[in-house]
Amino acid sequence: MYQLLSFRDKLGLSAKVLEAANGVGGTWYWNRYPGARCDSESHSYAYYFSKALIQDWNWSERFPQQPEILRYLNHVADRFDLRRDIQLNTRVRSGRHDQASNRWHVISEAGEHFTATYLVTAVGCLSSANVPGIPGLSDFAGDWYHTGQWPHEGVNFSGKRVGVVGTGSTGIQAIPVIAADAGHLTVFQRTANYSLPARNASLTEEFRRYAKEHSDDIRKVMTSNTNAHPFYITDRSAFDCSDEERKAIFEAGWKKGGLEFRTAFRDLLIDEKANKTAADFIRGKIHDIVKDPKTAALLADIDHPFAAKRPPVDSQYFETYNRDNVSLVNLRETPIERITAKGIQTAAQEFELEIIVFATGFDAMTGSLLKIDIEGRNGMKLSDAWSAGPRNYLGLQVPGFPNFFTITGPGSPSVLCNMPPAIEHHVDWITECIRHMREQGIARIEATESAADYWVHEVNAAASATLLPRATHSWFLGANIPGKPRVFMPYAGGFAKYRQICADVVSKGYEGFSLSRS
Ligand code: N01
Repeated sequence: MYQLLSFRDKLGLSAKVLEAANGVGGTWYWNRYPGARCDSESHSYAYYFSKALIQDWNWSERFPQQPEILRYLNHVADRFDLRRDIQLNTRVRSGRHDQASNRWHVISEAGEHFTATYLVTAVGCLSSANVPGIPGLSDFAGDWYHTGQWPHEGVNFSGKRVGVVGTGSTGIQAIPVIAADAGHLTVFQRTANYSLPARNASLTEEFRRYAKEHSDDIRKVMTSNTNAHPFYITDRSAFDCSDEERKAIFEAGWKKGGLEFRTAFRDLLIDEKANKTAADFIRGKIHDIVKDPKTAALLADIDHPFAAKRPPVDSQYFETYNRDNVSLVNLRETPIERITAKGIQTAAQEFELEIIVFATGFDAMTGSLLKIDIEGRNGMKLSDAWSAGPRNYLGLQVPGFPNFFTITGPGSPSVLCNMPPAIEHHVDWITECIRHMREQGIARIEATESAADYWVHEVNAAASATLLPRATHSWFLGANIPGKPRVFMPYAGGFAKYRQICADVVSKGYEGFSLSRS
């Protein structure tokens, strides 16, 4: 939506958004599962490009629920009169660059044909639902749902025997809410996960006023730190203080709630021993909260460093296992063998279920892009160019695909950040790039092969300097999708550094891009 507005209002271009859904909102349109809410602070999880917009929207909670965020995005669409250029219910099948005319030809699933000088994808990083290929799903006599394709009318869990597969951010948000309604909830856990308490609360009028009055300062913090959240990571090491002091710092973060817990020490994501101090603290909390020692041990048996996967932020997740109607199954010990007419058959037993919820994540970062048949110069397909994993420059452009831009694509820091600042940065960069092209009479821009080689190296080097690749089953690595190349996809060098690199590229005359007038 911001890219549309920028093309239209800043550059005076005619622009059209093609959207598969029957409404705006993207991830917040699709992910309507119970408990879906933001894990970033609401005053930062918003557009900052318009002061008037900041002033006229009031968030109700620190971590608002999905319906409120969807209302906000609809408000943005109306406020900036975006709907007249958004074509809903239009899934794109293919995009092909025609060299002779230097235009993109885009075809929808319905066969509609569009042409454009520039093609920008804003298909989201976590938008291609991963329904695992467990044998027997079609035999299941009950109802099943994937959290990322949730029915608009909701699901009635009342008194039902429900199974949830998956304990990532989504499962951890959904489980407490489903448990409150279900007759019995069985959670199928393959990988135990850290989770931080949200400590969600209503926002006071005073805080709302503060956030509006200080929006420039808040934006400055978000754009000048590593993760685009409205807080800095402190400069101290976990070993700059005594054990008691460290524990008190973690305790304060736990009490405050939210992702700010990660800011306690600068070395949590780069030093194994420092990381272990946080990991042990959270494991201790799990044992304190969960009354049944066997269940607590299973939940705390976490095999990767803290924050090597994006840490979930929860409301009463671990507490939910103290309910009589909730049980936990260890899939590491007894894997799922198949789905039967009655429920889920593991290596140990058959669990009878009326509803199965797959909170099993997404074919992340490349899934939705590669579902579109994208063809660049000389018939080159994006799926072939990326057969060994995504290869691009700055996460923005792919060699061989002229005038094609990817917002928050692989190779950008987006998913390691608070998303809205990352999105705004990409849109601003693309908009200014196209402004430059039009002012200078440049017809085509394309990342060079050597620039893509350099960037793939940078992305790998940045990840290797952290503990992030140590979560070997993470979607950051594509490891959650069978057969997907194992490549660390986001840029882990930090948002501020990334912004600087992108700005330097521009100041050096779009270094690494080939610009041509013909
Ligand atoms: O998906 P995930 P998600 N059998 O891939 C399990 C963002 N987000 O939807 O780890 C059994 O993280 C899988 O197990 P394992 C956020 O960035 C944000 O939860 O592969 N289990 C794992 O437990 C997040 O990181 C918010 O062993 C199977 C789970 O399913 C990202 O979205 C809210 C399985 C998938 O976890 C993705 O989160 C929600 C199988 N065959 C999400 N296949 C906000 O708050 C998979 N699993 C903004």
